[in-house]
Amino acid sequence: MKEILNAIERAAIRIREEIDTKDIGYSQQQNATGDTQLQLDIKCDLVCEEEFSKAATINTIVSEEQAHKVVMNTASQYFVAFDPLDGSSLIDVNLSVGSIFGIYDGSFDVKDLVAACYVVYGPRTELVFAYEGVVKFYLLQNGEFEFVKNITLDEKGKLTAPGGTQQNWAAYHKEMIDGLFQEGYRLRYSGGMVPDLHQILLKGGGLFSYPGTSDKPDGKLRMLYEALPFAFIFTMAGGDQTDGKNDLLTVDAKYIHDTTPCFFGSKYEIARVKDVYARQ
Ligand code: AHM
Ligand code: MG
Repeated sequence: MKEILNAIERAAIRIREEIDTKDIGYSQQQNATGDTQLQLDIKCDLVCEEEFSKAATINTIVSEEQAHKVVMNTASQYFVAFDPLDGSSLIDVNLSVGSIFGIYDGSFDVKDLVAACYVVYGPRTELVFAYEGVVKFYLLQNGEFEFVKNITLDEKGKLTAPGGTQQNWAAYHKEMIDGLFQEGYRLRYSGGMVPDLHQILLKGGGLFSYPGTSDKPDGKLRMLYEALPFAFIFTMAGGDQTDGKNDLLTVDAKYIHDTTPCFFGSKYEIARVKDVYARQ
């Protein structure tokens, strides 16, 4: 596990450098989900693959930016799914972006998810790693990651980050979000799940939602390398998560780029989501 964390740290340092200094234009290529890739998406994917190929304990990788799995060492233990540059459409407006990693032991089945990590490239570079507790580090000028604190969520938060096109929300979903605003919750939504979830985690709690909508019944966010790593992190930090009907950590993806509706937050808000969705 240490070897994988070190590979993520090396990749994060290189990705930070790419973001700070390199070309941000579009490529001519699309990824497996049909998004037109930025040159940066492709570069950051190569960086991750290169760093993971140096980790002998990695068996197979899956990247948002590649259509197929890449097998590295068939005898090795860990399977790593990642989004090398999540929120990359925010690069041209200079908002925070991130990388997300799910680390699985033995297969990409959700029961084998044993650790999760994300990196936020904001004014500072911060790395959150969930394995035996959820721990935050930040990148020092000398290239080392320094421990900052353990992260735990409060029972109830004050923020909400409601994703998806509102026009296409179900009426009960809109009513639930409106209800939170009526209770005094404040809006925080940048369009990057890494900084949006990072804010909720570090400010004690709240609700991030990306529901199924009439145009996208299975939501937008991908299971293996977006929704499940955050489900793991929020659960370990003392919060909760759901896809509306089930615990996200009990449902397997059928295809490596499958998406799911997802909700992450403190216990209070997730109990509300489960209650509202159970009645539909
Ligand atoms: P990406 O992987 O193509 O960058 O898309 C994922 C991002 C998430 O970071 C974010 O929560 C979501 O897309 C925002 O979507 P929307 O623009 O529909 O609010
Ligand atoms: Mg993404």
